[in-house]
Amino acid sequence: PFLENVVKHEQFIKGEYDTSFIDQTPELFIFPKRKDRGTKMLSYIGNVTVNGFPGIEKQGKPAFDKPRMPKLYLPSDYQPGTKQILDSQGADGLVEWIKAQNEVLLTDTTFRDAHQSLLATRVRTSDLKHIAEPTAKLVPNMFSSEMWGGATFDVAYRFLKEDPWERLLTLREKMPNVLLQMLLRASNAVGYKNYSDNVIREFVEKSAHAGIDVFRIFDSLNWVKGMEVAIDAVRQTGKIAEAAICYTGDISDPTKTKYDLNYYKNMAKELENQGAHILAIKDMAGLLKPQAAYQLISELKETIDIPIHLHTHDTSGNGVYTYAKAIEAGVDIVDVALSTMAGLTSQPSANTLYYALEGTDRKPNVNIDALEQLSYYWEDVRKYYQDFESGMKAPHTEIYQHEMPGGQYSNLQQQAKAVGLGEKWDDVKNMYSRVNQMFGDIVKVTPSSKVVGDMALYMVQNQLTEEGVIKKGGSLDFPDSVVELFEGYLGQPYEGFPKELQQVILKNRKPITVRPGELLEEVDFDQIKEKLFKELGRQVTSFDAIAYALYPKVFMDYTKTYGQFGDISVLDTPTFLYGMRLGEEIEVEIETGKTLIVKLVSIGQAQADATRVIYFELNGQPREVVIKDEN
Ligand code: 3PY
Ligand code: ZN
Repeated sequence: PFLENVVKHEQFIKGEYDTSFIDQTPELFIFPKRKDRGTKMLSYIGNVTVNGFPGIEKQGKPAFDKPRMPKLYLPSDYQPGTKQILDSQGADGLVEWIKAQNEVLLTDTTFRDAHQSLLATRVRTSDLKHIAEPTAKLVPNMFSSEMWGGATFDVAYRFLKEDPWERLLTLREKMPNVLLQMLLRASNAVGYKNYSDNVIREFVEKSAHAGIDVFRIFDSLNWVKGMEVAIDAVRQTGKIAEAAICYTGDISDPTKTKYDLNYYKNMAKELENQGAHILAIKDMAGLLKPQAAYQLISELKETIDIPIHLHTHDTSGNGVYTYAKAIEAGVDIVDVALSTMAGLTSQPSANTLYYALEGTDRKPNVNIDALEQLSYYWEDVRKYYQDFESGMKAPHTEIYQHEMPGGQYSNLQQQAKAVGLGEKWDDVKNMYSRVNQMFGDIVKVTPSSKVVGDMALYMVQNQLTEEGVIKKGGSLDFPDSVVELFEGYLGQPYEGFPKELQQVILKNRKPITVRPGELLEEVDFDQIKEKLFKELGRQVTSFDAIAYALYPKVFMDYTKTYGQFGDISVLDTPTFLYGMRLGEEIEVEIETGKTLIVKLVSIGQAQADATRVIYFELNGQPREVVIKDEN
């Protein structure tokens, strides 16, 4: 159909398109007989059954209960919510509405930060999709659902082999009444490095178009200059620019003087002047103590006119107390997760906060029974992902020492395991805080937190101390991310880099001090589309082109897997992660109204070339696939 469209297109008929590549690369237009969808899917199931899933210990498929769906009446229509306020009254109208509310408003992070922080971001669209409509219908008066951005974009393609844009479009459809919110790393978009300005603009525009309403924008060094392009791009779309200050240090500790109250007040004012609609305090590590929260929010309320949205992680166990004090001081919105996806490195529990505020005039206007019932669903779904849990079982007050963001904890732990430092996890955490001091006590949040993590792993692996780094620096091959940070490619830290260390790391290279976006070349999206069209032999969307601009290798690997296995996002999560048991039968809805019934009949002996034949029944018909046994 694509070629048909091309051939009929006006510009094609007029000869305005350069189609010489058809003559030069005729092989692209010989389409091999397509393996059908069913066989591709069986190949995936056969593969994961025999070879397992990366990051999951090899084991038989555990028995999981079907997740409990809420047993509450679901109305056929959605009750209008904040989305309708934004759509009818615009960004400024929504801001006025927020200011007029007396009760505290809630953002539910269950769909993004909660699983990024507890389950290494592995929750699949399929598990979000099933509960999205009940969530939007049962809790229609949430301020927003944070469901996109941060690490989810990369992880979707890289590990889940699914398209994050599809997730956004699907959730938008199923949640038409609640604002959808994403986390945007300013000039780093949803990546780990600065991208050119036109990539940021294109990304923001397409994300807004696909359904994002609230963009929480932060810079990983709290460098306001690095946020300008993103804030402006969001404002251009008519959506909400929520500019964040990353909370670092401890304003209640008089010995920690670098990030004091004035630092936060000044930055808040700057962001308001930049055009932020809402100010976020992004306490990504959970360092904001209750009294400090009271003081910070009280003073910020005096300093700026825009609403304040507070985000924390409950790692220390103080999260609800911190929120209670912030709410007393007048904070407008706080981030919470459903109770079974809350606590520890995740956000404080929505359910708990609800009860904590009973009897006060700021109690949130949500249905607690709905929160409880939705929590059951997540209690069951969470079990699928048990191998991605960090193992943390109790509040962890050590966070006040190492200051590691909640979203990083389980990911860095995986990274440490991958390089053989799983046993030295305590050393890595300790080194993390020493590296922070070496770097001049910087803001640590993606991607600057990843640089601190990379350096900590590097130093533990090579048994280096701070003095060792300075002394042996000339002969050390520092991780690329460390070199880039000190070159200025993530922006400028408050009060600059430590000069001696910077020289050691950069050797003879000169750092930049301007905005990296001013030096980076514009990306040509038409060229990307043409290149992808040639390589993939299929229609290329603007979403694909952006994904390629952000993560070329990850995106190409994803398309390769897609070519091999088709759309495996339709599989249920236990099958996706563990394959099938002998004799098991599953149903797979490959599109609305079209279901395949798959039965695993037997697994053949491994041959000399390590292949095995896997015998299935597909809708009652025998099917075989050959897979390679990687064990
Ligand atoms: C992210 O950037 O992914 C974060 O969650 C930072 O806290
Ligand atoms: Zn967070």
